[in-house]
Amino acid sequence: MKIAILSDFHLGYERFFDDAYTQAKEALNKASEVADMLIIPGDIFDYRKPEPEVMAQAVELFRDISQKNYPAKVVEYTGKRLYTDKPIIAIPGTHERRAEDSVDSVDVLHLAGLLVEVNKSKVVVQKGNEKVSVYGLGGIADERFKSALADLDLSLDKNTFNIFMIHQTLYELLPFSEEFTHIEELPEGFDLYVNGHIHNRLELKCHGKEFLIPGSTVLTQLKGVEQEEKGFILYDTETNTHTFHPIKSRHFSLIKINIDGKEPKEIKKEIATVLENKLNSEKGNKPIIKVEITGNLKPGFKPIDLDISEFQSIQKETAIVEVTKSNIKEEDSKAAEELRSGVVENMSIHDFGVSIFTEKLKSNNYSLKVNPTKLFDILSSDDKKEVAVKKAIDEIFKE
Ligand SMILES: [Mn+2]
Repeated sequence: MKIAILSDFHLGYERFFDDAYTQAKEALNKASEVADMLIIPGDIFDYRKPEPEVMAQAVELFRDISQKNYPAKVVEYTGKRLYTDKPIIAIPGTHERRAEDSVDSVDVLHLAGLLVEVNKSKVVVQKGNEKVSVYGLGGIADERFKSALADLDLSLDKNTFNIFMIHQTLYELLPFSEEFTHIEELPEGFDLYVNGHIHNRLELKCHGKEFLIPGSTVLTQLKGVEQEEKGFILYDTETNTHTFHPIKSRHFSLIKINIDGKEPKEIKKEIATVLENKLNSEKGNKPIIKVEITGNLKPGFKPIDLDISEFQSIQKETAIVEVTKSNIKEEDSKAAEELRSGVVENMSIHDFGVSIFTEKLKSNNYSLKVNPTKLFDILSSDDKKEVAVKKAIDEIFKE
């Protein structure tokens, strides 16, 4: 069977409202032309309680594709009740997540018979003699994910092609919190693992099988990885291979400009030039161009001296331009500079620290009885901030 995997439409996403709709439409329509079944791992909507206009968008999208004839049909479902046998399967993502047992917006589409919601349940799709089972678990708080996995009924039928579908951060995707579940902690025995949530396309392995993330169909974060094409993945169970099918989507470019040692005037000229070049190569596309300024301004200048406001608005007709200078390094504090340049080489680090500390206290109208040097020593007496602060408080309120 050919299975289209599409994700993260984010209908209703305010910034690119029309893109969210038209790009989801293109992905769904194209997918329904080439696939036997469609699976959607979450974030159809951008928020929990979509307005009627956004709900209407979803109804239109799914009405159109659910009225097509599919040779594959839903033949089994372990959820509450089935309202369609069309092989369009979805789970809610983190953006649709609501309190346990509340109706979410994907449930509404399920109740309308526009798709089959497979959160904490299983659906079996059959075409001819072939069966594909999809086990789903909607987006859930990271700390609850492991216990939710343990609660799933995963008695697999080895005669069907088994898919595990989630909408979750995993450690291998964002390795900054040990709280995230590792990919190999996902249940074993499936033929394919599918995840949403991550907005760029990723292809990994889980227990030796494919672990696929199609990425979102609309731009959201404007990060470098989102410069790739948007689209969906088509997996073929006969050959166990997959292909990526791009959709028409708004182009996004991230241009980084390093400003080390440059003056605001020069930088503005440079921004104007890169924007002009980019616009010429993207004529008629109305692309999104983000210019990220990084580095240190020429000494003597501050970020505030670099006025980028003119770039945000000039191109409204031909492009969506965003210039950001949040990555400019602030001029190092004079103290650190002095420390580096050796102005204080005859002073111990301790005394230097005390002098900065005292200055700071003075400028904040410090008037407590504990003298600043003593307070400094107490505060630096322990590696643990809480311990040091407690000691300091004890000293201050001793009397
Ligand atoms: Mn998302």
